[in-house]
Amino acid sequence: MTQNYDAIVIGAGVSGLYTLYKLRKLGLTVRVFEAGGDIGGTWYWNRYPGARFDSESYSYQYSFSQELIDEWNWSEHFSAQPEIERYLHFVADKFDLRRDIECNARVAAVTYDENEKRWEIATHNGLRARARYVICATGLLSAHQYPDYEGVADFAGLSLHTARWPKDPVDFRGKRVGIIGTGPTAVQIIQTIAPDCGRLTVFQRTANWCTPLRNRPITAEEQQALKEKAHEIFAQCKRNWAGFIHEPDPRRAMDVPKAERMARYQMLYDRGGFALWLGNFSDSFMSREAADEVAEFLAAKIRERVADPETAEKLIPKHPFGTKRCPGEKNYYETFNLPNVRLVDLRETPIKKISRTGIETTNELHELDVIIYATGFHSLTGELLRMDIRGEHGRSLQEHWADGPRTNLGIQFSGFPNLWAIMGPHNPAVFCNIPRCAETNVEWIVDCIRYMREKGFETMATTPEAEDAWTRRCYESVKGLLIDDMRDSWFFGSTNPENVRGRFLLFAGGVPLYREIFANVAANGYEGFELR
Ligand code: NA7
Repeated sequence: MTQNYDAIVIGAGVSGLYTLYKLRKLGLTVRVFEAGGDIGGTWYWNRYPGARFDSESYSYQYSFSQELIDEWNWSEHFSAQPEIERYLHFVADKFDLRRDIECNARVAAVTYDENEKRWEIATHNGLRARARYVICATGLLSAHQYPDYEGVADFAGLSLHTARWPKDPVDFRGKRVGIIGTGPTAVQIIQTIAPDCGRLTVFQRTANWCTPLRNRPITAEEQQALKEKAHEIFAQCKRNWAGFIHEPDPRRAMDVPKAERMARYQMLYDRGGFALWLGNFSDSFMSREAADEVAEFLAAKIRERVADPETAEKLIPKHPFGTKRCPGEKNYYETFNLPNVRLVDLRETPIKKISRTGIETTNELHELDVIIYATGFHSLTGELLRMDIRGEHGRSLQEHWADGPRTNLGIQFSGFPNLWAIMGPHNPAVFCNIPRCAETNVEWIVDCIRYMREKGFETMATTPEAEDAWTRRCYESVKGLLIDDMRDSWFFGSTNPENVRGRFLLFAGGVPLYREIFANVAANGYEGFELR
């Protein structure tokens, strides 16, 4: 039987939960469909050992409820996945959200009925529902991907993807473990499991510029102070280009005397989190000279920390500092000093195939009991394109995006009225500390719906012209940034299908500008959107 609602939300992660909360407040009937066996999204699926925030816990939490801020105590500056999952459960229970959430319900199709101006969704497990509004809160890094090596399915041992980690602990003791990938996920798991493994072989294609996380428990005094200044922290995040607490020095790096620059790098290195990446000088993302100096600073640290000089050189990235997300590490580099850990450089000896017994590189068969794939995601477009979304005239999102994604504000796609996306391509909420911008985004969408209902509009859809303009603006937003020279990252969909790859999938104009743009669009009667 098809159930009718005012709104359907796809995904019960950080954004989906807040969307449900807000839409309910508006008096709408809402149903959330969630693929996972429980709520949590990213924090449900990514339960691998060592998974934790790279945002400071108190900058990641929801800001919408003072009670919530007062009642929840984070135990660490960068809390780990079990605590984050507990937090999201606490939120769901506190606001009685679960009664409107259907778990184990992966949405397969989302189809627009032009006559009725209603969307109908169908899940893989046979549920059907209709609603006037659909909000896709499907996450930016949800569609996990395996490498396309021959033989991935043939391996006779245990194969694990970090984004589909089992709930029961995996025992690595005495096992020969291989891990493919050295992104932020891999760094977290490598440094955590290495001491337990019989042998750990790390298959690295690209080294990353890792910076120390400096995680530590939150003391009782800190706890109180953090609660008192919670809103100050949120405001600080909204002021900063990247949405984190780290505030850059307003000067250009090379205008500052060298000794002072070096002292600042050290101070930020010691502070931890994304401090060195996001809290450096104002031109850190533009000046190659400045980036190279930070790279040199970090390379020296790697050489100091890794005993074997050859391994150290392999762990030193070749790309400019800051052009990819910097994994937060603790003892990552020292891990390679352990006698049971080995680094295999895939640039020197690429993987030929996965065999029944292990990983075969061009010069060696690495026999393994466990292969861990920390190989990332089809970023941003992945989860949306995995559903069969069909708008006006039966046109699919796949067709609409055949030449790469096109969106207005990353929120809507032309020909798909009353369908909004929170974490899709071009959405400025993505190049940000996720909850900070997701909240703004959700509030903006819910305000649209409120506006439509107050003014008697049935549908809202972006115009193709506004869509083209925003898509161009996203491409423009990266010009002049060093990121533009490093296309081998999920920012450019490096592991996505061909038609998405190589295009900038984000808006890099910064959080203050994003907030201003969205506010102006709304203030001008949703300029660029057609209301009928
Ligand atoms: P990432 O950052 O996309 O990293 C994926 C890693 O997997 C990266 O080291 C890739 O190397 C590697 N990879 C991908 N495909 C292959 C193949 N075919 N062979 C060898 N190595 C491969 O994903 P994460 O999960 O680590 O992090 C995603 C985000 O989650 C991160 O930004 C944080 O915000 C949290 P490559 O660099 O492509 O050479």
